[in-house]
Amino acid sequence: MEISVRELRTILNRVVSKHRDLQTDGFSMESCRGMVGLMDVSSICRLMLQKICQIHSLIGGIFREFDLDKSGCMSSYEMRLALENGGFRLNNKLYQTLVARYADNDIIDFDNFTCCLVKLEAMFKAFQELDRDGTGSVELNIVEVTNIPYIRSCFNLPANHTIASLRNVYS
Ligand SMILES: [Ca+2]
Ligand SMILES: [Ca+2]
Repeated sequence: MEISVRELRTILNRVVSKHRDLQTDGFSMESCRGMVGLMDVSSICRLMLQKICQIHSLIGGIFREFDLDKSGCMSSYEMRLALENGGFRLNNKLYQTLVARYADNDIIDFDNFTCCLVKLEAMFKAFQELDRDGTGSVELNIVEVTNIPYIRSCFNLPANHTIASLRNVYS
């Protein structure tokens, strides 16, 4: 049994509503769609739930640790510290892009932080798998690019879709 985007949203919002110290306006369908795309949706539902709970408590721990002023949300400075501590070494431009994408009124709330972290984690994992010799750079052709789960999920490409369907997205 697979977990649907709506079910994931219900579960996450239910879990997060029990943690009143974490500021959030709730997980949206769009952000949950992105996360389902990055997780192994072929897993049975129970395993998915365990995984979601593990990820949630892990991210909740990071969030609380780096919410230095205990405001219940992240400033761009706090988010940068949290990401650096998590091993995500990004340049200034990329940090600014992430803040612009995930901050509302200069703060990053818990659901936005979770989406950002899940996507970064998937992106780094995909890159590390491709960078087998550990040089920090990879060379890919377009077919290889579209086979990266992260890229597939960005375009909501189902498993059986091919390069041709990505071309349709662009055209
Ligand atoms: Ca939010
Ligand atoms: Ca804070």
